[in-house]
Amino acid sequence: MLSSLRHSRAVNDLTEQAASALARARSLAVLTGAGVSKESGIPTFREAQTGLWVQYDPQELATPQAFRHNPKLVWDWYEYRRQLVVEANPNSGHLALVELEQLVPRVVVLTQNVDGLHQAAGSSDVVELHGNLRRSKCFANCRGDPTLIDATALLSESRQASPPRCPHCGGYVRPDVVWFGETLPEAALSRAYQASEECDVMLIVGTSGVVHPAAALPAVAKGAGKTVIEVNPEPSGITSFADLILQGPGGEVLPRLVERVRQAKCTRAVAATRSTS
Ligand code: BJW
Repeated sequence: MLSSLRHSRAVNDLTEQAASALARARSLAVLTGAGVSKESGIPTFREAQTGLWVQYDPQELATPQAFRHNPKLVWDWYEYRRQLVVEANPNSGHLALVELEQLVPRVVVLTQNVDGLHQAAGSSDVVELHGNLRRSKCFANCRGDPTLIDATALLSESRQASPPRCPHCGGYVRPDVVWFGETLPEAALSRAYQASEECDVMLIVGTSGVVHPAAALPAVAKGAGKTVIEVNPEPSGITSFADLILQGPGGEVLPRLVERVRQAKCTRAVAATRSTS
């Protein structure tokens, strides 16, 4: 009883400290990973796969070598995941991040997710580091990088073709995501480094912090003297150097945090009015 009381007091203290840092911030960089979409019903990247896909290791499917070796297998895996994503809605964690835009002057969301749920929630500045599985491109990028292709139109024309063929060169079409061993889109990566160096606070939600170069961004922010706040139910590659750790699911922690930021902003505004009158 006493220990659970102490625990909830500690959680409240950490939330207050995080809220106070966010209330003072002029610029916020939010780095997200698969965990932020978990409460939308989308499994995280590394958790056990379900159904037909239970026997496959996602790390081995998300590579150009796997696609070259078995294009149908990899395409069908992405079709399965695309279906999950188009049926999903943003959750209270995504929505809380949108609300932060009313409380902090500059907010950029640097996401490793390929599901488009931050944009669907209404976040106005989203940098996609690993692409988006709702888009497709030519595997050979025959007309420049990326050669985007409307695969939905191709699929309905050719029915079961899996994967469909590029209408320009006849090669395979693939999802417009970044696989292991591929470079991240240059503009997105340079924006992410800049935001990590220039923000006042970096808020990291739902990433295991093991996939580079995204996993290096929190260390860039920390090295530049910024406050690093992590939201995750489990320890990650970032936990050991985060300034504040809010342990729990994003869909619960983020709305509570945003509410406290709102209160902290009000308190600051009242104090400022009193000191000038
Ligand atoms: C919750 C929750 C709730 C649960 N609320 N949270 C430096 C060192 C070592 C290796 C490398 C390095 N530099 C490059 C590499 C190689 C490689 C790499 O990092 N390998 C590591 C595995 C070691 N990186 C690359 O190849 C990258 N390219 C590159 O660097 O190019 C230059 C280069 C090329 C060649 C040689 C050298 C350099 C490309 C990386 C591309 C990653 N792509 C993927 C697939 C995208 C498409 C798809 O989705 O299929 O991106 S891999 C996968 O991992 C996906 C994710 O975006 C990414 C990160 O995963 P994430 O989001 O962290 O998910 P999980 O599942 O790992 O974690 C979920 C978390 O949520 C957990 O912590 C839970 O606790 C938490 N959680 N419920 C909040 N409710």
